[in-house]
Amino acid sequence: MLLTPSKGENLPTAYGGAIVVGYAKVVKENVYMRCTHCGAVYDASPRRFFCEKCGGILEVVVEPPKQVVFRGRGVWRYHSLLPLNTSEPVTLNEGNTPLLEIKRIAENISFKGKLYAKYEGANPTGSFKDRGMTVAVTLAREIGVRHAIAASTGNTASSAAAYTARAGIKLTLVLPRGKVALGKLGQSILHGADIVEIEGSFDDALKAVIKASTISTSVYPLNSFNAWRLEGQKTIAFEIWEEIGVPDWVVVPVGNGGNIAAIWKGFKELREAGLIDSLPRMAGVQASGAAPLATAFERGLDKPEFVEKPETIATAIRIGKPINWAKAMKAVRESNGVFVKVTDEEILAAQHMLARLEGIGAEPAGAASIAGLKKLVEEGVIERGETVVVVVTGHALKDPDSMMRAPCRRKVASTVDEAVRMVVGGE
Ligand code: AN7
Repeated sequence: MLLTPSKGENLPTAYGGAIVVGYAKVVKENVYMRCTHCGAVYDASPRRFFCEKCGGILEVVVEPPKQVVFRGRGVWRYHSLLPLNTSEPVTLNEGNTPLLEIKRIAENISFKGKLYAKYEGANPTGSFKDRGMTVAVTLAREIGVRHAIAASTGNTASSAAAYTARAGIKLTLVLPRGKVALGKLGQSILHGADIVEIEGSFDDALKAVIKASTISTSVYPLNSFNAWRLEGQKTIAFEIWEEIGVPDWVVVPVGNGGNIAAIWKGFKELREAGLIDSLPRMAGVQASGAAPLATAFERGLDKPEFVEKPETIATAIRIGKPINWAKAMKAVRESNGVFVKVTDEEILAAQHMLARLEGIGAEPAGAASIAGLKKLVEEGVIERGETVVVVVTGHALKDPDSMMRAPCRRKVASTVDEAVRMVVGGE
């Protein structure tokens, strides 16, 4: 079953003339759209998300530009490979995140190759979503959107809240009630989003957003079924390549599957532009209680069986019906990659390892990639001498509750002298 509107429901070109003229200018001429499922091709439109023929999810195709120029830092450094024409993006200087060699973790898991963490928690709102949001919200502003919407497990919410605030666009969020980490909910509130908390899962919230954006053109969706947003996220690949060339593997935590697909797309575009001639293998990591793609991979299925009641401590990836499943499976298949699942215990152990061996604070979903790496190295899928980049997708501050679960020696001193004894005495 596809989580998409049925044929004919999505009528993206039915617009007022002024808006059509607006986006004709903001979208570059070498850009069109294509269905990931059936290959049908469409003119580029900011409101086109699903295939009118088969209901499949669309991707943005940017034909290689005549000249590739990199200028400045962060996402907009790669303007010549992005689909939008804009001199004034809605930006918080996202991207340009640290690529950190993590030697102590490598040693801990007896990995002999080069191991790096791409620390996406260092983005302005603390996750990789900012890379996509700068593109999607810039597009929204250019076509005159006044009201944006998004479903979220939390990070899309915080990022959308910040970027729409900066653009002066109203935002309504649909969140699974009680399942969004405190930092993310706090950010959404702080930046002034309206919030609808649904008694249900993220998948229900996303269904509501798809329905709302299908029946009304007065709301603009910022979720990853909006392929324009994923265009910003492909810059993770560009930054990795500029710093270390093409690694053997890129390991990515997977929820809806948009990010792994975007990173893969980025590497493929570098090859199409003649800048590289090899490609990495993509490894997608899912939490075992929310692992439709990893399960399909294990069983050799070419479609996932959706999980009705996903459960994991990594609430960011507590997703049972990945809307980008086809794109994600294609990324793994084309790259000769893998999907792997990790337990909540393994995720927490990886979070602690990142924090305590490397000083890198990650929320549980962000550390899931490290747990996946460890497993893949142990299983011999990733060889011990290879070059691997692990994408750490979200900051520890996002989820204070998970930080508080880390083991800690913690005592109370009732006097100064007692505190002194405890400090020097090693009590
Ligand atoms: C930290 O915010 O889906 O596979 O609504 O926050 O592209 O979905 C978050 C996803 C990984 C998975 N790591 O990325 C949301 C949301 C973190 C995340 C993912 C998410 P996709």
